[in-house]
Amino acid sequence: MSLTQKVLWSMGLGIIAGLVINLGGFNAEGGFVNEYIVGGLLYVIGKMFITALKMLVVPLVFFSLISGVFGIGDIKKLGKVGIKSFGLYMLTTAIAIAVAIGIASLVIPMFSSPAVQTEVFIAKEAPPLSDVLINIIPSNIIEAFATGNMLQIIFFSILLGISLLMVGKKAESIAEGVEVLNEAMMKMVTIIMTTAPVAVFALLAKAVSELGLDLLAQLAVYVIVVVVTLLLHLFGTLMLILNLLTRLNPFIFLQKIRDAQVFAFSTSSSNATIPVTLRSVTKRLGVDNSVASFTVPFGATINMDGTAIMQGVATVFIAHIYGVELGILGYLTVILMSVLASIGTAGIPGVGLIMLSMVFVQVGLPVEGIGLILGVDRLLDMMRTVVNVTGDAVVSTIVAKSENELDIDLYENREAGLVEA
Ligand code: DAS
Repeated sequence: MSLTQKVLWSMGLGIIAGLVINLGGFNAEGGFVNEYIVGGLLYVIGKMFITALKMLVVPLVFFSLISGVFGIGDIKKLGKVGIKSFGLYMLTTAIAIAVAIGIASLVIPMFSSPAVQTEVFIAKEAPPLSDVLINIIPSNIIEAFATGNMLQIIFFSILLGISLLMVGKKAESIAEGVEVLNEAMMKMVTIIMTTAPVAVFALLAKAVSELGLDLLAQLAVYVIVVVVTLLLHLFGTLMLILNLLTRLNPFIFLQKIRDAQVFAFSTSSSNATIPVTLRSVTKRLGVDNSVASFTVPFGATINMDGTAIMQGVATVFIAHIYGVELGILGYLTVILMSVLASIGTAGIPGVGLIMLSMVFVQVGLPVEGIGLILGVDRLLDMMRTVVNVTGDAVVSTIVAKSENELDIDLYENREAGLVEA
């Protein structure tokens, strides 16, 4: 049975267990179930998993960013193709999360009410934007790492990656070491994710036993808003940007990128889909390999429109459930964090959730809130990885067209590349 199937089963069992406790009245204050099962076993299992996610954030972002930046190859390659693709990746991710927060802020309050009493949780006062910008630069990197100040860690990691690039050949052994550590961190994510089914059961059973059917209705709203926003971005924003910047036919694009989308859906991993995305983009869309070989792996690491959409909607959803008013500055910080976090997240299953815990810490939301959406995250991960990969292919096509590195005839030939692909 695949991890996804296990998580779906544990989600169902967790909801049933939670409903039995809630509707059966077994969670009476001071009772055995409330004290030792809900407040004991389920709480400890869930807390351990959430804490493990938080443990991964700093090393994962640090090693992933350095190896991602160093993987650019040489500083010259950062030239037009690098700057154009970086700019477009950041633009599409920022649009994605801004639209997600906009839709979620409108829809979620209409269909759900704060389920957790606000005295349970008071968000820390959001600092003024000037402080947020100044605080991006760490005065002490040890303190930044020790306190998990992610904006400062991301800033330092990118700067270190570029500096290693500038050192050149002498830095290659270090870079290889960082790449190995990055690989190791991704393996560690996989290890932690194997415990997800148990954590999903515990977190959902606890949440449903406390919040009852109301939570399920609110979860359904969350899932629907994420899925609708993903579809809007996939068939709306991305296709509009593609057509506006290249005048190419988006319907041909969607027909030819399907293999990569199916593979992304089934693996939930942008990184694992890189070979299929590369083949679709070069053999079927006509992007020259000199561009695709850079923009596709680069995108798999730094471009995560789908993930940013989930993070935007999840932030609004959890803030609402906990009755926390984030305010404009809070949401601007979320947008900045999610765009920067997407740079740091490697394209592997479940990594968006790990980054979400980082966003929550930065805006002062309870990381435990992740437990409410953990059960449905595996399914949403499959869908948002499709959007991530599609965004990588769209930017690759736009950059290639702008550099006259796109074979238009091949792009418009609907049969092109069908055999290999
Ligand atoms: N599964 C990640 C990817 O490969 C995205 C995520 O976890 O949000 O793109």
